[in-house]
Amino acid sequence: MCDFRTSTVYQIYPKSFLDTNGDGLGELRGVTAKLDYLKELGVDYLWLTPFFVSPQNDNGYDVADYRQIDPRYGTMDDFEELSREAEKRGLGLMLDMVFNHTSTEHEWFRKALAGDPKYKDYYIWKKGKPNGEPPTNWESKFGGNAWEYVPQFDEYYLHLFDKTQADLNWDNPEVRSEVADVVRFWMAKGVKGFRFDVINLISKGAFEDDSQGDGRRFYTDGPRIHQYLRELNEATFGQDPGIITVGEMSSTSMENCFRYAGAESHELSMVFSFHHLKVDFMGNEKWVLVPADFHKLKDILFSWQQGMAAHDAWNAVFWCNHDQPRVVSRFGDEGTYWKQSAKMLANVIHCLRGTPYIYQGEEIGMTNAGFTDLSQYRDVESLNHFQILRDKGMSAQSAYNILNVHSRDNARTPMQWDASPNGGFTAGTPWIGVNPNYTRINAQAQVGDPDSIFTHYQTLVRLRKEYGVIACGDFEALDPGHPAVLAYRRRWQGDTLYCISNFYPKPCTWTCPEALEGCQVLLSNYPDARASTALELRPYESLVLLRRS
Ligand code: TEU
Repeated sequence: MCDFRTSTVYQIYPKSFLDTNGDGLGELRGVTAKLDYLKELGVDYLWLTPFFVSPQNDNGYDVADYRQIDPRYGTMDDFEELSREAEKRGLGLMLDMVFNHTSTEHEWFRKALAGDPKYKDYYIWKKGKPNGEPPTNWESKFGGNAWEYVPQFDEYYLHLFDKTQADLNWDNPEVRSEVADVVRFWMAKGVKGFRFDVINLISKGAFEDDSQGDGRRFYTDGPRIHQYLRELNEATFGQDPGIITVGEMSSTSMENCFRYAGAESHELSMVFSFHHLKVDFMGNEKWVLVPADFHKLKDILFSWQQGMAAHDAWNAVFWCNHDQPRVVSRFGDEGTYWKQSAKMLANVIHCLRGTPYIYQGEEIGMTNAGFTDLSQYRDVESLNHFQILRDKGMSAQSAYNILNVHSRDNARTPMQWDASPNGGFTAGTPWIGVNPNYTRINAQAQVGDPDSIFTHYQTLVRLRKEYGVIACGDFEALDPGHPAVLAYRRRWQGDTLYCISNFYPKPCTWTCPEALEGCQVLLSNYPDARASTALELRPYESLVLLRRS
């Protein structure tokens, strides 16, 4: 059985994890200090978001030096200590590599700006249109046009994200070889995994105006993407079967993911896709308020489960990361059914076919930030889009309401360790506000409590290791048209697992198309849950049932 099928990955946003030196920012030493907590949870890999030298305009996704630790996060000695201590506990480090773009403070970009032709060709430059407009009408994901004018060249460079994040020119073989060198550098330091940021955007196609959208169809899953990934695989991590990789795939197609993460493709171990997290968008438009479409959510989750299984390709499965609002606030309930809904949402993800990812704080049911003023926000995307909404004439209050639901800062408030000031995150002033509910929602209150959300996650992580059916089983949706229940079946070597969840606060009835009498309740969010074919499900009730042959 392959390792990553039985494994669970835990994502750490170091800036918000634990501050040990009182400067208000978390750092690598903070991660080292909490390894025993992570070991207790039972996870296998720790994905750390970027801690490389960076001006931090996008919190480290704007890398200025891929081989150095940003002093704000510590030193190379700190990294090596973390790596040693993690290894002692059987935890593998997964690094976050941002290769679609570099910071404009990267040496390569500085040399490019100074006119060095070698480095200029590391980036993507185009002339403007004769009418003085930028080369194309593509939009930056963080708002505004995706091209920035540089007067000394009378040319524009491409930035799909912030203007301080210049897109690399992967069609230049020297860029590909530099990137491979960086991966080998970190492999030599013993890392056990890589997450590749927006990796499906690296191969740009035609540079044309997009009359139908924001330009993404010209650079998403682009013409040479599979070639570049296979090359990188062969030159670096593909040489070490102990390394796992995950690609962040922005607006991707399932057909491409069959190849990105196919068992025989020699590209990546698995992929993140985001379609299931756009069910509360309007198309691709995130900065609106629309209720989550439950049927769409099921359709997307189920079709990806079936499609990827049918093509022997592997998914990363998740609700949360540092770009997403907190799932209990998004699809669950922050109030009366906080605990039940957080556990239900955990069951839905952790019983799927794929490698589950837990984002820091998810395992204790952390909620959205609840910010009410612009001064509380830090994220470049949120700040830019607030201004864009205001420029369109929206009232400040309406714009706040949207940020409140969709801002990435919802996920970035400090980890709530205990009920002491600032949730035990820092003795100083935190770089972003701590959610005041830390007095109630914190790790200390949950570790060791058999009924806590933490213990529930711990159980799910363990069950994946104990039951081949969770790690390796097939996938079948059950009664997908039901208005309130999300249910599926997994089968493997004579075992059958059912995961049945009421997604809503209202009780409902659900009849399984297969007889459930005699199944064992492996896990539930109600202490007295029982298996039966006709179920009366209580608010957010979720059952994981097992039948052994
Ligand atoms: O995010 C990629 C991405 O396109 C979105 O998730 C983005 O964060 C935004 O929400 C679109 O609305 C990755 C990283 O995860 C993110 O933190 C970085 O800001 C981004 O790439 C650029 O490196």
